[in-house]
Formats: sequence, C-alpha cells, structure tokens
Amino acid sequence: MSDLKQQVENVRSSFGQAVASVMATDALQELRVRYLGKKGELTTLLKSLGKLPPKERPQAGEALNALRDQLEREIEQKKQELTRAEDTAVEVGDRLDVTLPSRGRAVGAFHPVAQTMHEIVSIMQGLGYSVALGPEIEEEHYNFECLNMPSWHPARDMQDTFYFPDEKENAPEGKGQRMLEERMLKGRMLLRTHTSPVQVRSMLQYGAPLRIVCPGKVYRRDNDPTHSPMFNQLEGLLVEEDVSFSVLKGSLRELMNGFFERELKSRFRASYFPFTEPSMELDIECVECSGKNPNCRVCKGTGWLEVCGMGMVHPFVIRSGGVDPERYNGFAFGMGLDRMAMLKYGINDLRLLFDGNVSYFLSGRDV
Ligand code: 2NL
Repeated sequence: MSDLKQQVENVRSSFGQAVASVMATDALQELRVRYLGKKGELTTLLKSLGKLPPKERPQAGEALNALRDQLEREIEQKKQELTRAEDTAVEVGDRLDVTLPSRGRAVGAFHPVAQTMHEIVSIMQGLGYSVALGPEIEEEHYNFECLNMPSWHPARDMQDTFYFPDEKENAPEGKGQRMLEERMLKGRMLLRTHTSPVQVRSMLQYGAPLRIVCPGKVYRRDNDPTHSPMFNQLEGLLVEEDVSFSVLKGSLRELMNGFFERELKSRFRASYFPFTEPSMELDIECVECSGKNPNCRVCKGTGWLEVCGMGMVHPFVIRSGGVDPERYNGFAFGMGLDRMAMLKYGINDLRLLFDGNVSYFLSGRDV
C-alpha cells in the first residue's frame, strides 16, 4: 500500500473512533476542526497532494475527496443525533444525573362536559348555526320578563333562583335610595337560570334571520344527588320566515344521531314551556339498552330517555327580541350538557363531573 493510501486509512479509522466517543455538539465542533480545519489532518493530506508524482495525483485526489465527503457526512449525522438528544436530555455529557426530579408525563384531556359541548356545537355549526355567549350574572328582565315569565311566575320564586342582595346596603351614603329606585326599574340581578337570555340579547343585537346555539353555565337553587346548583346547558334558536315544526324535528334528530354516532329511534311528546307554543319533549331510544333491559339503570326499564325540550318560539318572546312576530317565527330547544355527557360516556353519578378527582376518567368507568 502506498504511503498516502495508508495515511488515508489511518485518518479514516482514527476519525471513526473519535466521532463515536463524542458526546456533545461542542466536542463535535472541535473534532471537525481537528480533521477538516485549516491545519486539520485531512487538510494536511490534501495539501501534500502537490508533492506526489503527477500520474499518482488523480487517484490520490479521488481517495482524499471521498474521505472528506465521508467525514462531513458523519459529522452532520452525529450533529443531528446530538441536537436531538440535547433537546430532551436531563443533563448532557458523559454523566446522567439520575437524582434530578423527573419531568413527569404530560397528561391532559378535555372535561367530558367540555368535550360534549364541542361535539354538539360542531354538529350545529354544520347546520348553519353560530355560537353566541352572554353574561352569567343577568338582569331579571332578560332572564324572565322577555321569556314570558312575569313576576308572578312560580319559577321566579326565591326557592329556585339565586338573586343578588339589593345594592342599597353597599351603596355610598345618600346614593342608596337612587340606586334602589334604578334597580326597581331594571329588576333585580341574578345568576341566569337558563341560557335563554343570551338568545334574547342576540335577537336584539342581530335581528332576524338568526341561527344560534348558546352553551354555558346556568344556576338554580338545587342540590341533591341528581341536581347541582351549577350545571351546563345548551340552547338553540332559529328565527326565519315560515319555519315549520318538521324542520325542528329533523334538526334535532340530526343532532342526536350525530352526537351518539348512530341512528336512534326518537319520539316527540307534547309538553309545556312558557317561552314556546306548542312545546314538545324529545325522547330517544335508551343508549344503554335500546329498550331491551327491564332493569336498565339508565332508562329505568322504559326504553326511552328524555333529552331535550323544545317548541315554536312564543310570539311574545320574538317580540321581546325586537323581531316582528307577524313576519318571523322560529323554534328553540334546550338540553342539559351534563346529562348528555353522562349518557354518552356512561357516567352514572353527577358528582363525578364536579369534584376534582380525575382518576375515574383516566382509568376507566369502575373506579
Ligand atoms: C329544557 C328545555 C328549552 C327553550 C329551552 C327558548 C329560548 C328562547 C325562546 C324560546 Cl330565546 N325558547 N329556549 C325552549 C324550549 C325548551 O329548554 O328542558 N332545558 C334543559
């Protein structure tokens, strides 16, 4: 083997060992200088080409160029490995500090009610609805009066609604009486008992035609195993010209089949709400037993689940929204998102949605 060939092989093998033992990008940079820098080992060999007899030069040059390409390739490859490792390494170098605290695992998920809300909203967006949001602290006027629930209506009882205390007590000296008078005119402040006031506000703001869904927290003076004082509701409102009840039925079947991801039997039962006329309730086939289990814990053996109240919007409510009920009509519906989440995800205890214990959702249904 010629002298130069031998030297090429020496450089190749010493580089191979050196690159394998490099543990960090700065050491790799030093290695590059040692071989490919101005006074590097390979550069020195390249410079010595000129001293060779002319007829040996082409072959030697080819060997040296091939070696240089190889070194550059290996350095680049090593660099990528090291940067990847350094990005994630606890400590870079030849030591790994096993006493450092772990970085843990990123565990995260949407709350099942948030998940349910997103699913229903996106189905409704597919039917041309937009999302409207509004305040949770409401005026009596938007929460009740506009919805055809005058002051004598039983649902306005202190038993059912969270009212804020009158401002008189907190008012600055002398201003108390005037603030109280103002409040008498506007009605008391309360925690909204449904999301309907958002729909009234939207009609007043945008007019007709209108297609909206309003998801959000609502509050009622309830607290027992099946009722929470705060729960989540989603209401929908469509106001257009010549809207028929069959459009409402079709839209809600579409929503339920979309949400439960299969074709479900459904039935509409006559009902009553002050803000719709006529009013109906939608039952769907039991998603747990399809009516086949007389002891089903979900449908109690009836085979049906009540999922949604609805109806044609009462002309009084259309007018409250600043829209002419002679020209426009429409329908509205409302459902409990917590209940929908429980049905879809097989959650059998309402409290699991509101306490902070996530183990149930991480490890399955039977914790
Ligand atoms: C239920 C029933 C319902 C509505 C909500 C509504 C809103 C406006 C006008 C007319 Cl602005 N109606 N909302 C209508 C019927 C039923 O909810 O069981 N909710 C949990």
